[in-house]
Amino acid sequence: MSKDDRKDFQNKKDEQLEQNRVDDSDKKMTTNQGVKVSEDEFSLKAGERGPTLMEDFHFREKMTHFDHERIPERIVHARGFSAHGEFEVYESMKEYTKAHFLSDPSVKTPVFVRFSTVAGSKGSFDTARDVRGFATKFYTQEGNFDLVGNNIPVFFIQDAMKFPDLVHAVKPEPHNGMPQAASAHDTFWDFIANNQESAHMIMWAMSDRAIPRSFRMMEGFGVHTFRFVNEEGKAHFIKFHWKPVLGTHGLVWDEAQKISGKNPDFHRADLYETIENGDYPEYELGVQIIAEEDEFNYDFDILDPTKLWPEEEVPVKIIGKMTLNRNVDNVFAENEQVAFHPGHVVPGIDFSNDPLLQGRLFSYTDTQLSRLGGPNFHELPVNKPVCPFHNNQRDGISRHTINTGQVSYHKNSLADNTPSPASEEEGGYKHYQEKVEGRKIRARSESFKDHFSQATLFWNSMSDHEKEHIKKAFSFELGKVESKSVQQQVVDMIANISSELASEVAENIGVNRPEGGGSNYTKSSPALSMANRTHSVRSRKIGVIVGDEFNGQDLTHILSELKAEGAMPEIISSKLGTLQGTNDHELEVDHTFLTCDSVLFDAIYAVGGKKVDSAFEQHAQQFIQEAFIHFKPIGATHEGKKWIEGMKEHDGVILEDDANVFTDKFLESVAAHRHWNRQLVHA
Ligand code: HDE
Repeated sequence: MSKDDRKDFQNKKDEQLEQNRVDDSDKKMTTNQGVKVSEDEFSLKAGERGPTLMEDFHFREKMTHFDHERIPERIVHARGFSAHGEFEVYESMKEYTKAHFLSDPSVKTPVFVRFSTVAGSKGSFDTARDVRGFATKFYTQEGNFDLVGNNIPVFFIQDAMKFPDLVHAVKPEPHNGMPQAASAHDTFWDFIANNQESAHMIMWAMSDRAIPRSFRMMEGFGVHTFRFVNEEGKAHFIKFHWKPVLGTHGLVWDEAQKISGKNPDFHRADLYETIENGDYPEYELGVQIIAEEDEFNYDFDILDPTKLWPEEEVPVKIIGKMTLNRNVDNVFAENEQVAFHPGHVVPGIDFSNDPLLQGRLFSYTDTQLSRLGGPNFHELPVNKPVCPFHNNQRDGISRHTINTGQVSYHKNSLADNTPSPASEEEGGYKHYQEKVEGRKIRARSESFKDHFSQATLFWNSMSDHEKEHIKKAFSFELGKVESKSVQQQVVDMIANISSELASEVAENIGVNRPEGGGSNYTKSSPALSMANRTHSVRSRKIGVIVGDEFNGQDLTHILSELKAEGAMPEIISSKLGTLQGTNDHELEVDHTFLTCDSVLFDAIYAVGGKKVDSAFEQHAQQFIQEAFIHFKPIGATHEGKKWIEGMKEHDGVILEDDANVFTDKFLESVAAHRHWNRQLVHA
């Protein structure tokens, strides 16, 4: 492909979407049949106070369309948000895969990503404790490749057969429809205790991974083992990883719950706003690679989706980068109608026999049939491949394509036997010729039966504060469970992972401490701890509390320094409008104490002003106190210092007069994300 052709291809997805975009502004209103409408407020009536007439085609059309505006929400992952972007590979991966988009570093592949929670309904809140979906559609020159992953590298179950059971257990209980978007209820924990293959995953779900700070600060995982296949037909087992450039960071549980009320759209707003600001989220793509001949060299089965491949044993090779650089134009058309499928692969990428993956290969098209109404969903602009596609499939509900010609079957002579299958050399997909033999059985492989070693690996790898959070998460979730028996069963189960964890949880929820228990598994994997990840101030939201007669010169300087480092200071005061500072400095207020909340910021900077009253002071102190118990960076200069006098000995609290010294220390404190060393009972 020439350079020009490549450029052409890159722009194609945009062009395709552009053809479907309609700007209704400045236009005359019409019906869907194109007839101009003269009036759009009143239905046609027989007399001013008379009944509405059937012949009012405009009213009927408008109402009928409205009556059918909703489609079924996704069975799982109903609440999500998306963005467009591009992907480029750093170096050719030809040695391992013939996938074109992974072989040519000069190719930019258009992508569409949808992030989601799993359990909640479409209208639920963003910061629920839950697994996050991280689904990417690559519109490659050889067809669409969908990497339909999660932000946790393992899964609850080992066989797709159990997925409906898992989902029934976690969704609101059927007799009363509660709770929404929460796993803290009896049926979920009953499922966990009685399906102990979930032990590893539940440790992740009780960790800070399940309450991410931002979609931009989450890792992504393909979860299953896939295969890369090269030109020579040689295959390697691989696992996919997304590594966020900003590092992996979580919220505090108390904070996450409060955000659910203060801003249920917290994560989508964060993604949307940063893209609008041009601060594009970036993720590096990594792969772990295991040679086919090494399949059995590990103390876990590489086909088991409840197991990860420790990065220290199988390093993650970073092979490319994805940048999300454009928001959706229309949430329904794109975010709701996008249809992902782990079976959408391109030549060079193939499946493994992971029984969870195999079942998913059936489920995803099937679900679109009821969600999107028929088999033509691939024609929707967000789903349509950028490369051409031709076959003899025809008709079906809402068919857009007008296939011309007489012939719609294979083989034929009337159209010279076209469209014709492509040979492997011509790019035809050829399944990897794995040798398979065996008896038909419904069973689990013996090699899938160790449910606790990697759960303990995860526990062993956590820092002290991460362990604390896991203990509290179990105590919260099980504390909400009503059945004593279920509580006891779960505690007995987690005793196989760690007796310290089980004992503390038992104590907190008032059930018997398990006798004995504990694990002999001593391995750890430092890569699993979020404490060991990148830290940065980029795009961190800093709530700056300012009143009238603030120190104009210093604040102007400090704000510009914070912005220069990529932080996002926002001004909070008692009312909207313009604040007057010394030396004729003015500042526009972004939020009032009423319209925002401490939990919506990464850090609080207290400046104050000479002219603030006691109500202002009380609000400011409340904001600071809340930030303090959530371990957040806190800074103060000028009049703001008196509000944090009592906490100045604690980590991450910066009290400083000199503007330059303050800025340096505060930026360092913000980059740290949270200061877990504060000895607090709360959170
Ligand atoms: Fe899914 N999953 N899933 N899943 N999944 C769906 O497809 C399913 C699993 C994942 O943003 C559904 O279009 C089965 C693992 C994501 O549109 C459905 C099994 C992983 C999304 C479905 C699994 C995922 C879905 C619902 C067990 C991580 C959202 C709507 C075998 C690797 C995609 C839809 C989006 C969505 C089935 C397990 C990720 C019903 C049967 C493991 C990110 O088809």
